[in-house]
Amino acid sequence: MDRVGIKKVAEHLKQNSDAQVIFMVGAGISTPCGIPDFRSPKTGLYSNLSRLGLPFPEAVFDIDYFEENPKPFYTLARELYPGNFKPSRFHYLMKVFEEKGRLHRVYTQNIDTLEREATISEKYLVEAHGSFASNECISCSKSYSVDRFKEKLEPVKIQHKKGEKDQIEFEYALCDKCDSLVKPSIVFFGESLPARFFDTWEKDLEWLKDKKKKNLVIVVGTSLSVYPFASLPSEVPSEVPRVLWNYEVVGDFHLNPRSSDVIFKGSSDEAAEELAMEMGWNEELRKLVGEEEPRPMDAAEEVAAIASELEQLDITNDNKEE
Ligand code: CNA
Repeated sequence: MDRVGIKKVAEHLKQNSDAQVIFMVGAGISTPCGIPDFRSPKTGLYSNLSRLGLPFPEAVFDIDYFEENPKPFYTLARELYPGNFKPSRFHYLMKVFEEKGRLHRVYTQNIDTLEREATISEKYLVEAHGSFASNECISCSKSYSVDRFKEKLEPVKIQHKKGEKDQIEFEYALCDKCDSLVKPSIVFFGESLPARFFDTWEKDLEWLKDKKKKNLVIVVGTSLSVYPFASLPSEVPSEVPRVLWNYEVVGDFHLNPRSSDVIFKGSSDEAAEELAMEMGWNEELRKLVGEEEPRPMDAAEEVAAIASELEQLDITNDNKEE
């Protein structure tokens, strides 16, 4: 693994103790949690949506198509629902940034609410494409709690005549008041982004222009292909270093690279682990992830570890010089 792109970030943060970070993240930070992203070949959602019988993959998040046929979206919603997944190491790294006073904002395109699950405070969070955290009727706007919406999507067992197999059917989530469809407050294609996205970015752009603080923007796990989110990195003032941690070089980092860009091509969780180590934040990260502290080695294990290290160094009689 080429760690230069992580070491440089750590050096910058250590040398500038009042520098803070804006994270811009996408589906890639949640793939280690078991949630497929959109566009990764073979494993991505788009390549797996054929079973839902969609006319085109994006239709699952298309508001007109949803009104016509909500079943594909409700099927997906049942899979992606909050509570089904745990945050990744990278989600918790962002929480450590908050605890250390080094977090300015998290702009997320994700709708899985794992930033909330990782207990990142709401004031730092901009859910650009909304989330499953709230739900409302598309006609009368009556709102529904997460639990109530979940209840509405519960499968119903349809009993058939003797000799025939029972079938599991899914109900549509219908509004108690007007019988229209209930939809989580996630932004579909054809809908506008929440006002908080635009308002906060305007303020944060001003904040980024403060040259004294040497702040950073770190972009992680996104193909930078959904606008307007995808244009944020290109709007970052030129004096602010941009960092990309992703499997591939994407968007403005590819089209208009800057000499100050810092790139690590690899997994978001590896980057989290490595940065925490460089910063001396491993303990905090481990605690949040819920991992036990490593048990100290007993004498026999220590001897075995030294022997294995020597073996790797290949210090054997055969290699000794005469
Ligand atoms: P995308 O277009 O699927 O791109 C994901 C990017 O992350 C690709 O460049 C991958 O190579 C990269 N990647 C995947 N896994 C990792 C990893 N572990 N470490 C580093 N890089 C990785 O997804 P975007 O977020 O760019 O697209 C925006 C869409 C995706 C938004 O509208 C979301 O609502 C939507 N989405 C969200 C989720 C979620 O909430 N978890 C899941 C799938 C799609």
